[in-house]
Amino acid sequence: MLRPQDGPTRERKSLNGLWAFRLDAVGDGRRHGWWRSALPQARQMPVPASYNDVVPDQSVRDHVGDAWYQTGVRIPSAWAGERIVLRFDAATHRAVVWVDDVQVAEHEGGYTPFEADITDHVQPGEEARVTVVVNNELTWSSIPPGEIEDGPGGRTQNYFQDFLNYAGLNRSVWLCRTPRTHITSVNVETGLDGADGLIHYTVEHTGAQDVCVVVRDAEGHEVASGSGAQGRLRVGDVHRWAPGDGYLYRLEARLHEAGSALVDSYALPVGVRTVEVRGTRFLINGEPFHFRGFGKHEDTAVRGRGHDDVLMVHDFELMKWAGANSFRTAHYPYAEEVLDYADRNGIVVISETAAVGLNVQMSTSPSRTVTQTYSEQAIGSATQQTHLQAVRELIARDRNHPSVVLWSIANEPESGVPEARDYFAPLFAEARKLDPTRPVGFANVMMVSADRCLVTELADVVMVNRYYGWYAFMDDLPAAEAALEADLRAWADRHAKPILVTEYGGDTLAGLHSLLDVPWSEEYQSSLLAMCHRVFDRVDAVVGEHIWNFADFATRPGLIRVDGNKKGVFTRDRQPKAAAFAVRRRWRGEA
Ligand code: BDP
Repeated sequence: MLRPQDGPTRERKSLNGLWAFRLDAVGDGRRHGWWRSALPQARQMPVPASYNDVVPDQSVRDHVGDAWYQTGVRIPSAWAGERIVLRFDAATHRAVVWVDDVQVAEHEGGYTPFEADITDHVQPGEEARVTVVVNNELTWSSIPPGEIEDGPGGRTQNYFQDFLNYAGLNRSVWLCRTPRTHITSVNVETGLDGADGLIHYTVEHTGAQDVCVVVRDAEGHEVASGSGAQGRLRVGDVHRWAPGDGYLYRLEARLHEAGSALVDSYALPVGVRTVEVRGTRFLINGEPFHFRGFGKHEDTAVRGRGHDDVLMVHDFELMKWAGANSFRTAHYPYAEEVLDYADRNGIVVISETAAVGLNVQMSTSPSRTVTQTYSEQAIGSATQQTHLQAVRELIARDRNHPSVVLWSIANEPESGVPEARDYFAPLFAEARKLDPTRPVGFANVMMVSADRCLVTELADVVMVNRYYGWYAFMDDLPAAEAALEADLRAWADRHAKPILVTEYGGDTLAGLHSLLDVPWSEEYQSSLLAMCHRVFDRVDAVVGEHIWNFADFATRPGLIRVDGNKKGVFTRDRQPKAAAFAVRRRWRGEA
């Protein structure tokens, strides 16, 4: 599936804006066919946005079930004879789409795109009604998983992840046209041969036509070309994509009729770089790379997880200010605009599936019914199928982004039981089959130590989330320091692999100060991070430090969550806590 773009043969039209909207906790809409006419008793809701915080109403924030969206779109009359596609960049967590009375799409998974060919269901020049039902329920067969409980006050959603279950149309919706005979995918893998760059490309298309490809540099000069649906191009004296240098070429794939007329064209930004794990080093372009940055969330006030370019650019500016060179898309695939921006800015990305909370030991719900993570009653074959599909969709979507250097296929699953290995082995195998060029890993939870984890063996890198000084040895940083060092050394001894500390940190209430080591104070956060940094500098295999979190973010209410998770180095409205300045000094090498 190709992303919508404007080009010589393609056009896209944004359907973002205000849509009719209605919550439907009891499923009336599916029973009564709400797609067949104007949505009854609708209010307006902005797209893209999570709906949860737009309305000051607890039942909207905590809604469990269906949410209906509807809009009208006039199909441009100039699109007659073309293929017309409706595309959703995301619908969280699943959706069914109708155009007028016809169901055109159904999709599971809240953070990857889907589309429908609606050519046969619309008339150029006429208006079409687009209705979407988005469902936010998390179950044992969804990724992420969850459980719905029937209580006296109605259905409530329990889940094992530490972030609010924001839902809705969080990303853009597009109406597009392409030629009927068209390119269906363009993929690249890049390599280096001395000073030259190599681009292996594959173009898929409908119809029997001729393919040619042209690569241009950032100034628009042609630097390589080829023909055929796949091939290898050589770019002499290549300008490599590298951390801090987001240099992009532009590969244009062209589909021609046997004679010469252009049938379709698709342009793909390409960064030429290599990624490799060698021993305990993580190499980009053959050079050791040390990850400095954050675990993030797509999370802001009012919008929830709704994508917003203003906030995206601001977050990148703050990361640069802090001296970060990378981040992890915790705990789900981010909007594609974010990856584009990372590509252009030379920021390195660990791209993660939405498989968070595959661990019932982490549940804080008192009414938890399941005690074993891996079983057919909990994380079983149905979950695994959904998870496999999530891996496939993530890799299909993100594989052409040079910024993405590592796949994270889960966050903190229960990994110390034999069933975990059986569950994860096919997922690692699938990721490697689909993309042999990138390492694969998962973030290991603190309570599963190096000698107990049965899944890291399958991974190319050790990724560990470690909260010494917070969930363990809070208020005793010297003990925390010794324990963190012993823990990391145990990983280094057991696996000859690079170690990335994918989470570390502690909750901090902006404005709370203390001369002593008082948890929640700004000073304690700075001391805790400094303690971790001392340890990282002593353990040679550590090649990455991602602070949890870039900014404070929304969670469900909880005894340890005061208006959300406060582990941000920035507040939720992106003001620095004291630690931001300390981290900046370390990462920018300033005394
Ligand atoms: C880890 C999770 C992360 C949480 C964090 C925390 O990976 O999602 O937000 O702990 O407790 O377990 O702050």
